[in-house]
Amino acid sequence: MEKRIIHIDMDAFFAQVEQRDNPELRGKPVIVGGRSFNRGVVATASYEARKFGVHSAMPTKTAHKLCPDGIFVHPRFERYKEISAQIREIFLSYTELIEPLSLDEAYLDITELVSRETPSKEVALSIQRDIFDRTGLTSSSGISYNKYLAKIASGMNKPKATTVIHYDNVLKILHELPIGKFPGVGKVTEEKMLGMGIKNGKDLYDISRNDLILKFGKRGESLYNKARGIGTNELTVQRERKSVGKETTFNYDRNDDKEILGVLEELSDKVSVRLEDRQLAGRVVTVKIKNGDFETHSKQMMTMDPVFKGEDIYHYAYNLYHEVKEQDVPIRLIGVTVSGIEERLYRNMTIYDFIM
Ligand code: TTP
Ligand code: MG
Repeated sequence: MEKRIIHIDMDAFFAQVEQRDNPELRGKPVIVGGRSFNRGVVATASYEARKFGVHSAMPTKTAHKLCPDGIFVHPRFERYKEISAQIREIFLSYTELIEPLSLDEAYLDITELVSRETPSKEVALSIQRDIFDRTGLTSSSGISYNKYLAKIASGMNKPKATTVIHYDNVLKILHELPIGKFPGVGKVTEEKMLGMGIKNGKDLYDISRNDLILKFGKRGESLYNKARGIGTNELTVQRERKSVGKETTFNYDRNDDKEILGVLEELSDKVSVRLEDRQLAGRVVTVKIKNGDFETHSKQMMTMDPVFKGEDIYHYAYNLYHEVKEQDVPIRLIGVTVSGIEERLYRNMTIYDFIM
């Protein structure tokens, strides 16, 4: 059975909220982010500011240069979180099949809501109308038969758009799509692709499955499929994640701090990757060790800010390790866990970027 998946993404989310809450900012180039001239980073910019070339993750300094008359605003995460919860309530009034990706975007499986009288576009428009009525904010949506195509569609005609990708137009759209716009193709992969002369979906389409696997390993297969409109339509429906942890059992008992810390660092990175995948962060880090005689010890610690980066997790884990490890008692197992999980409010920046 063919599914109908919607991807909904708020337009210039943080900036729109600021403009909604403060009428003086409406119609103006608003730049939300760290205001520190030297270390700040742009979280997002209103569409008025984007005309000057300002975009997310750009240093505040550059944004000042491009848009000297821009209004620089400090982010108010609690407010965005509140509004995100209101939006999620609206989603829930349609379906429980929701997969949130971040504060301002989610997949919804609306297969059951679609009928001859109510095509999927009507459902999407109705959700977007409800969001606007409740929050005063505009959004864009994409509709398709799988997740990644819905996501591509929602980004195609932003802002305030509703876009459908179906079997008749999918290949044309994918062929013309710049390679960097394929979900899952990040900056690094994009560079690599461009280096290989792959500029768009058509170039990707023309490469054999074997060549892609040769060049990109396991991901080659997924890229091959993505060039052809093939992808999953199964939502990962929000399950409450209480913690994310990784542990290793050694094949012999170990006592060398340097060696064990090396493993702990790797485990911290692995936990980080899992948190990254789900856009999560946590406020508690725990280190557990098991002695050669199977005694288990653990210690945990609240972090200053929610952590998700490998180096930050390791920073806490390193200190905890030194508290929990007894001298000259070899250990058999070590593990690190991040709990006190919450959704990440911001990407690619730390809270420190906002302080000044
Ligand atoms: P996005 O949906 O990527 O961007 P956006 O909603 O601002 O704009 P668009 O109309 O293109 O969807 O991200 C949602 C919010 O997440 C954004 O308003 C601010 C925050 N964010 C960051 O903090 N850092 C980032 O690098 C990005 C991309 C977003
Ligand atoms: Mg958005």
